[in-house]
Amino acid sequence: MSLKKAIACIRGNNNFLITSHTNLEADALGSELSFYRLLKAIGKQATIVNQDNTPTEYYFLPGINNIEKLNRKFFAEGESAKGAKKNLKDIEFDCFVTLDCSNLGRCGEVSKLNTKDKPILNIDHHISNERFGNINWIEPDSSSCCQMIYKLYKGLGVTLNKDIAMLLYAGILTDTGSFRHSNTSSLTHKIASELLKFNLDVVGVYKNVYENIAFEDMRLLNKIQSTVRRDFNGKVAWFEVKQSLIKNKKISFDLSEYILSFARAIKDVEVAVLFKENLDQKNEVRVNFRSQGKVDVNKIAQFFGGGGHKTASGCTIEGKIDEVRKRVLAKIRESLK
Ligand SMILES: [Mn+2]
Repeated sequence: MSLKKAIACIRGNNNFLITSHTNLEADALGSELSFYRLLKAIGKQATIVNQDNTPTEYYFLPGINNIEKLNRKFFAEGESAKGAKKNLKDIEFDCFVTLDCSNLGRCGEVSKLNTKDKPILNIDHHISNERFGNINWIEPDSSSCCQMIYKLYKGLGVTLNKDIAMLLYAGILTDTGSFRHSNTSSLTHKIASELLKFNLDVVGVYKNVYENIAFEDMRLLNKIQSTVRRDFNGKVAWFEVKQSLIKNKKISFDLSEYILSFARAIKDVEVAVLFKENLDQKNEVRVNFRSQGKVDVNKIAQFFGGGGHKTASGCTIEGKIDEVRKRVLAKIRESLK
């Protein structure tokens, strides 16, 4: 079983580099921070490095300052803040850990830190995972990567505490869409029940993640919502976010998550799609999908070089937004037949 292999890999190495995907969210951050604490608890060394900045709504997560950002200098472990800063390029580790990443490209430029080709431990719950690691522990039935980290705690016999419970709960909460997506199982609730015994502030977590939208952002969200269109007898609802609308705006929430939940709530909608012009790459469109279950949106995203889960997935497509939209909608139409 791959869980056993993952445990053997953790026991057999001493210094770990931990990373996750770009566009950080609670499952990525919760997994990284809880995995980091797990390693510390058994006397290992670890550094978390992400390509992207941590979105402000997750600053409440315990230990969030333990995350290093790529291209920034950092203080080597054990050195005081007065010590010399090290360049991340020179970071030493003997195992490269990816969490919640379906392929190596998802962790962005961080993969380039593995210059010495150290073994990769790939822990993920995406069905589209490309098994790029030396050890691949993939559980597509798991609600979240955090649910898998919970299993590591049990497997290694490390006791949970309130901070760890909070990290795991945040990841499980958001990846299950607050325990309402099809990935919510009896085990998910059983784990959540154990985590809640630590007296977690569930209202606070929810407020931090979902009810923390700046007023200006809410108005922007309303503007985007008004772009909703329907196709194929109302079975597909889609939105467009053009660069001009979000340029120079600091958005305080996970835009796609909000828009797509809204779209999925529309009567008769089977598939919800969000097309977003990429802010950095002029000729690229990020496409996110949600499905009610009949249409496998992982397959659609994979067709365009992306992936994810059966009911939630994404891909990045080169081209103008109008042309990309036509291609994607044509592909969805095939799946509706
Ligand atoms: Mn996840």
